[in-house]
Amino acid sequence: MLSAQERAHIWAVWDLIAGHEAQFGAELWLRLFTVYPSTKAYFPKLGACLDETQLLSHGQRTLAAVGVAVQYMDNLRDALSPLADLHAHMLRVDPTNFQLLIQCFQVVLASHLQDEFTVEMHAAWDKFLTGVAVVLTEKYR
Ligand code: ZNH
Repeated sequence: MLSAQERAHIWAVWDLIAGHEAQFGAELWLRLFTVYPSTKAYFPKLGACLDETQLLSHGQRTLAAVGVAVQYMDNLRDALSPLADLHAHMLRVDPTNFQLLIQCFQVVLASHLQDEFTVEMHAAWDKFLTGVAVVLTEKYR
């Protein structure tokens, strides 16, 4: 459960991300592929050539889903159900990769937002994104 304070931190950061979804999202995936090259295996096309347009488009789609999660943070399971089906049944992404993605997400946020991204925001986003990852991976079991 997220506290009122944590919710406020999540919304505050989302407001700072707004308008930069594609950019932040593209950086997120580029960082993941660079720091953890094994993750590229899931993206035969995207991972191999790191085409800017495709990174931006996948980044945009990913951050749009995060935006939906922010909006429905009290009901992630229902809101993300189709996406959970996709990851569990079609893509079969190993759940460990979600932690790596979350780590990279935090670095992207910190590098852009700098001092605006407080330790409390970092902690709230960690909890929130972990909740998203739990929902996206629970249909594996
Ligand atoms: Zn994922 C896809 C989200 C994680 C891999 N994704 C996707 C999409 C989205 C997402 C929105 C699109 C869908 C459609 O189109 O329908 N993801 C997401 C999120 C997360 C994730 C939110 C967290 C948080 N993923 C992930 C990981 C991985 C992945 C970790 C690995 C590494 N995805 C993926 C893939 C895909 C996706 C492979 C497909 C792509 C294409 O296009 O094909």
